[in-house]
Amino acid sequence: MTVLDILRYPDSRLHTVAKPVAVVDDAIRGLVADMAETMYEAPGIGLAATQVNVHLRVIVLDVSEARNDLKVFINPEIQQSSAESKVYEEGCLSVPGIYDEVERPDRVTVRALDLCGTPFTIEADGVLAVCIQHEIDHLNGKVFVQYLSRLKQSRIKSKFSKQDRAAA
Ligand code: GNR
Ligand code: NI
Repeated sequence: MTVLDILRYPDSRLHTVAKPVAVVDDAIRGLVADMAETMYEAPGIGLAATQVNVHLRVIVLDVSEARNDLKVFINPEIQQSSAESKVYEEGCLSVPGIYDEVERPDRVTVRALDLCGTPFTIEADGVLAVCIQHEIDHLNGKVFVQYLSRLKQSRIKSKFSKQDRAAA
């Protein structure tokens, strides 16, 4: 297993739309293992393949306190969203140090493939629902800061561009 590098906003590769996985094979299972190791090491509660510059529809999540409940979603699709929405303070491993409020549907029903390629459906609420929606956004090329005002986005962008110049 390998800890992978995580792309940082405003890297344009974060806006790539990921392609569906055609076959859940050992290469995909290897990617999932590396993504899980990367997520736990970060540490984060979720990671989308987009963030490690692999543009396939693969997500890993673990919202458990004990960090022992890995969830894997391949080709995830939101089938139903609640009309009721909730605001949650979000963060992102691709935008380190930035936290802000995002409003999303409170509950979602998600259909995906597991590591054997078998379809399953789950109903999620709370932080799991937030995280699944945040990760599916990544697969669609969307970063949570895109829900914030244009002023906040431009401040965040210039902060990160300056940091990246200083690191170069
Ligand atoms: O680790 C993460 N924490 C988090 C907190 C609130 C809402 C969403 C998240 S996901 C984030 C990891 C990440 O960037 N996934 O894409
Ligand atoms: Ni993120």
